[in-house]
Formats: sequence, structure tokens, C-alpha cells
Amino acid sequence: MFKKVLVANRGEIAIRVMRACRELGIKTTAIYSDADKRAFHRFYADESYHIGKADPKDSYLNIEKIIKIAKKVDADAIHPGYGFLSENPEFAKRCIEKGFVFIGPEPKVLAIAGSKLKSRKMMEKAGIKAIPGSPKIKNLDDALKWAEKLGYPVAIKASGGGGGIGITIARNEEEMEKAYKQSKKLGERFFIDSAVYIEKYLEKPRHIEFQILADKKGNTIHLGERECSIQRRHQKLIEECPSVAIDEETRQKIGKLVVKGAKQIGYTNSGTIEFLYSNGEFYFLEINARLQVEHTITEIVTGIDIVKYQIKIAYGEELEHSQEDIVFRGHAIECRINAEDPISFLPRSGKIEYYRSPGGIGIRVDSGIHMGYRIPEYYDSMISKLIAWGNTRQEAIMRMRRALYEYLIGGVETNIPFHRAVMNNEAFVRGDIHTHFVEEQKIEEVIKQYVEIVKKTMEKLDEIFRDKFTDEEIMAVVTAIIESESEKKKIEQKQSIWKIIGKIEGLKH
Ligand code: MV4
Repeated sequence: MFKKVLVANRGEIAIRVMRACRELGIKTTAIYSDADKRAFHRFYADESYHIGKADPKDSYLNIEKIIKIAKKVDADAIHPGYGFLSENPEFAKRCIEKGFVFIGPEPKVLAIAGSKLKSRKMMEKAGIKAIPGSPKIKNLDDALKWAEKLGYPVAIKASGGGGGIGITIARNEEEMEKAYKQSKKLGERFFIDSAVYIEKYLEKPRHIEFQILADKKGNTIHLGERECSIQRRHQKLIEECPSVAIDEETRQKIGKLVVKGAKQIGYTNSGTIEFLYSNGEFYFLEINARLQVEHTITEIVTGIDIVKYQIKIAYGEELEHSQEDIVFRGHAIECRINAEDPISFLPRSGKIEYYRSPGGIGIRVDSGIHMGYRIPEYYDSMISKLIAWGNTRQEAIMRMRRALYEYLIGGVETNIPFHRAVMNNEAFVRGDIHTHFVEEQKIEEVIKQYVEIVKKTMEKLDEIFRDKFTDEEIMAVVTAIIESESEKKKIEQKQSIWKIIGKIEGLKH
């Protein structure tokens, strides 16, 4: 197995990856920017290296600096996490050129997934239906002709876009002219692949995606689907596994297709095939060639550690599971906890004054924050992922409500009131959700009620604890945990747990 992995990311996902490494007995190297000098991912790693200024261009996006550190620490492999360089074919190529294993798909697969037109063509070859649409559009006349043929409303999309960037809707000819020019401009400005194309626009579809795993020996399996319909401005907020919209037969049918599609493009490692689901039909949307934020809910329902599998696959190991071994048990829901204004959704930065994470049966928290941590303004506002599991969807919802009630984050506003409002929303509880749920349900009034409840709790806490802890005291606690861990490690290394187990077994006989 690899001896050392460099994690080219920050926050909760860097910690998630390092947790898998720790369980596999792999040493970890963290990188951190100016803004992350006190970030937990730095202290969790066996070693950490400063990489540059807070601006991602100077740190988490700086390919050459990352490679330089990987060389210096003699890492065997690089895990890119999600976001940043995770789907960048150039980065993957550079890693490989310099002798490091890139924990992800091959550069040429990343390139296909990065082009929506290319991946659509490849998926269609495997028999996966795409949304009725045009090839690359040549000019405005071409655009109008295709829109007429498909029938309004249509969506104009940038081939190089993704995650909601570069999509415009046109409901008639007039809107089409404007939309085409706008999309073209966006495409040219932001994407290497400046092509635009047109699709029939689906009103209020569900967003359902399939998780796949593929080793380098030609074995590919799927881990079922996740429903990610609860989102706002293309930012997912709540995901669940499985989707209430589909049955086991459909799951296996679409699952088979995505496995075929993945094989078609030579996919390896962990990936997601995204679909829009409308009127009982699945339409291919895009391939996400990375570990996703919401991989957690699939892990809980299938019992499979996706990150450990990523590492093992990258090392060249074969999948230990065949499709028949995959069993879906119960229901999991993930709430993305963001540091943001609960009403306007605008990001917030600042110091966490109080922090206590929820726990108990069926709860998982993946987070990189702690008391005294200052949320920097330079990165994504997601500070924690709260995951609830239940035997049924109803039980998962009740546990999520209970965990949101327990979750204490003070000093910086979060979207916990939003999540409490959704978990108590009738349509959500019924499973009646789609991609326009947040705008349509008008839950602002309910959110405000939860904001008031949170405010009262914080006032009480302020009365008792205001200015009781200095940053140094808090960091001392955090680093002390880590330091005592490294002492323990020295002892463990002398006598591995397998030897100890062997001894105990020997004594029995
Ligand atoms: C669509 C669509 C309806 N019809 N395409 C937005 C993000 C990008 N990845 C694709 N998106 C959409 N494409 C057609 N032909 C509706 C959306 C869409 C959406 C998709 C997934 C998750 C949330 C969404 C929210 C609004 C619109």
C-alpha cells in the first residue's frame, strides 16, 4: 500500500481523506494557506506544509507548488478532494509525470467528463437517454432553428460549464436571441471549450445521481442513487439516499446503464453520473469525475467506505465487492451546514465562539471546525456536514431534527434554521421535492422562527461564557489532542495491534 499521501485540499474533505489514510496505515501530508494556519486539517495530518497566500491561485490551485511539496515529502500519491484541482486533467497529468499516483480518474477521462457535449455523446452510445438537444450551435440562425425544432422552453448551455454555470432559459424566440448571445459570451469568457448547445427545458425536475466505483482491472459497480433536489442557486443543500422517487427495479436498470456508460469511457476510481428525473424518465446531465460532498450518505446506506476504496483502486487493487454484494440498508440524509445569513444566504466569516456537535444513534458529523476557529472569507461557506441515518426515511428525518436541535454553533450565523424549516416542511416530509423546492415553498417565515430560537440560545450562552476563552486556550486544547495522539502512535508502532491480537489469541489456546 502507499506509505504517504499528500492531500491537496482543506477543511472537512481533507480530514475525511486523512481519516481513511489513518485507517489504512498511510501517513498524510497536509498543505495549508495563510488563511488556514489554525485550520484543523493542518493539525490532523502527520505533517503539514505552508503553501502560499489565502487566494486559492497561490495555494490550493497552485499545481507546481503542490508537486514541489509532494516531492519534498516523498509522497506516493496525491488526493485532490473535491473542488479546487480535483477534476483538472492538467493537474492529474502533472502528478503522473512527476511519479505520483493521482487518486482519481485518468486525465483523458477527466477531459471527457469536463465536456458536456463529449460525455453526452459517449453516454448515448451506452444507451443512456440524454435530454433532447442540439449538437454544437454555429450561429443565431442555427440556435433559432433548433429551439423551434425542440419546442420552447429551451435551455442554452455552455459545453464547458457545469454545476449551473452557463445555463440560460428561453421561453420564446425573443428570449432566445438574448439568451444565445449571453451564453456565447459566457462560454468564451469562462471556458476553454466555448461551444454552446440547446436542450429542451424540463420544468421542476428532480436531481438524481448514481454513484459508481471502478477499479483498473475492468470491474465496475454502482452504489445506487442519491437525490439532491433540495438546492438553491445550484448549491446543493440537502441530499438523501435512496431517492423516494424510484423503486429497486428502476435502481438496478439505471444502475446497469451507468456501469455500461462508465466502462465505455474507461472510467476508473469513484464517480457520479448525474440525471434529471422528470415524468418517470431519467435524462443524463453530466459526469462528476471526483469524490463528491454527499458521498457520505451512500457510505452509510451501503456500508462502503468510498474514500478507502478510492485509495485502494488508485494503488491498483481490485474491487472486493461485486454488484450482488451491494445491499442498501435504511435511509440517510445529509444537511450541508453553511456559515451564512439564514435569510439572505449570503456567506459569513468570523470566529466560532461556541461549538458543540450533535451525536447519538444514527448521527455522523464531518467537519473541519471547532470552537475558536475563524472561518476565512476566501473559501466555500460549507463548514460541516450533518448526516442522519434511520431504518426508514421518517426515522432519518426525526433524527435529523433532533441533531439540528442539539447542534450548537455560536458567533457565526449558519443555515441551521433553514434545515430545521425544511425538516419540518410538509412537502419535504411527504417526499414531494424537486429542484425548485426552495423558491416555491416560501419557507422564509418558518426560517425566521428558528432564527429567533437560535438567537435566544446564544444570548443565554453569552450571559454565561462571554469572553471566557482566548484563541490560544482553545487552540491549545485542539493541538493537545493531536499531540497526545502522536505520542500514542509511537507506542503503537512498536507493537502493532495485530501482534497484540495474535498474542491474545495465543493465550486463549
Ligand atoms: C436543465 C434543467 C432543465 N432542463 N436542463 C442546472 C445545473 C446544470 N448542471 C443543469 N441544470 C439544469 N439543467 C434542462 N434541459 C434544469 C436545471 C436545473 C437544475 C439541475 C440540477 C439541480 C438543480 C437545478 C436547479 C435549477 C435548474
